[in-house]
Amino acid sequence: MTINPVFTDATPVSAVDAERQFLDDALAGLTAPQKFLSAKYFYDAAGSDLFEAITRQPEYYPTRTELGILDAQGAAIAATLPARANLVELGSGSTAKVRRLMAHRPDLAAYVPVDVSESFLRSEAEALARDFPNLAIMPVAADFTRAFTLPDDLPEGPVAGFFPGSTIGNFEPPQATNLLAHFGRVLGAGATLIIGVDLVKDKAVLDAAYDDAAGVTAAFNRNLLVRFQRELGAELDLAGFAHRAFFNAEASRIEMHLVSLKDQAIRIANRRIDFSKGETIHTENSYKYTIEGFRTLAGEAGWIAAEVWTDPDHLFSIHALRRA
Ligand code: AVJ
Repeated sequence: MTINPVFTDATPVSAVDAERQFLDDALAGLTAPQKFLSAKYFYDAAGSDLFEAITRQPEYYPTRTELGILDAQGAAIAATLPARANLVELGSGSTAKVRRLMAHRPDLAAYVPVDVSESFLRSEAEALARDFPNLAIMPVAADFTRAFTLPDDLPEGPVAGFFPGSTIGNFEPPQATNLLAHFGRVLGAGATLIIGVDLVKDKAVLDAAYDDAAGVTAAFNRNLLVRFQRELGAELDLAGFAHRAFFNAEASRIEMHLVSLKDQAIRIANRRIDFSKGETIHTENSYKYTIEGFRTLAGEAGWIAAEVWTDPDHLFSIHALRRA
């Protein structure tokens, strides 16, 4: 067993603190002129399962397409990693994608998955250790958007980052630039970053991807209301809200909202929140880039855009960036 869990960077958040934070964020967002909630609240256990189900919907092309690019171009993509690299995955999620790089690089010195969920990190790391018995696996429990340090006992050698899934699209473009600059500081001089970025495309394709016929994305969005009820004791009528998702071409982003179907009030922690019919809670932005647009953004964050790979339909892109 080569797992060496390094959970020292975890910001220990008690369940009570986390619930307090959720309540504070919910009240702040629901009392703003345009009601909103951070997309991070989608991912409780039920929401993570729903996201997993979204990735299997026929309309939701990103996951399948990115995996397809990794299958078709994995050798070339993995070839951008320096010899005996320490590969740091930012927000590791499932290991399905990184396995497609590892398959081509038996010389990797270490794999460092960085994720907030310790239990998830542990189970994924164990499964990976069985399949790659010679790889040093050094998980770090941390929020990758915050300051964190790589393990002290990381093997000598170059560092590379892997940030698949177009998670970058959840950040407003200035924050996306900041995040890439932050990755540059964490990974260090000379680092390589392999990043998956969803591309601008036909509005109908985008709209369908975020409003699948089976209603899985709708359930994912509405799970926020369920969390209000269960975790914050909110009194609200679930049937009074509907899922809405659309591509906003001017802003180049998918927007997801929960739309109030009537004039109504909900109660959270003794606060009354009024909704007029048609009023929304803005729950997510998912920015879509052109290849050139993303390369420019990476440049603003201090990265040199090197290679880029895409699928035959140009739905999704994977970029190799380099730090001077
Ligand atoms: C996990 C942020 C990449 O924006 O496509 C999927 C999240 N939201 N369906 C995306 C999501 C609705 C997803 N990311």
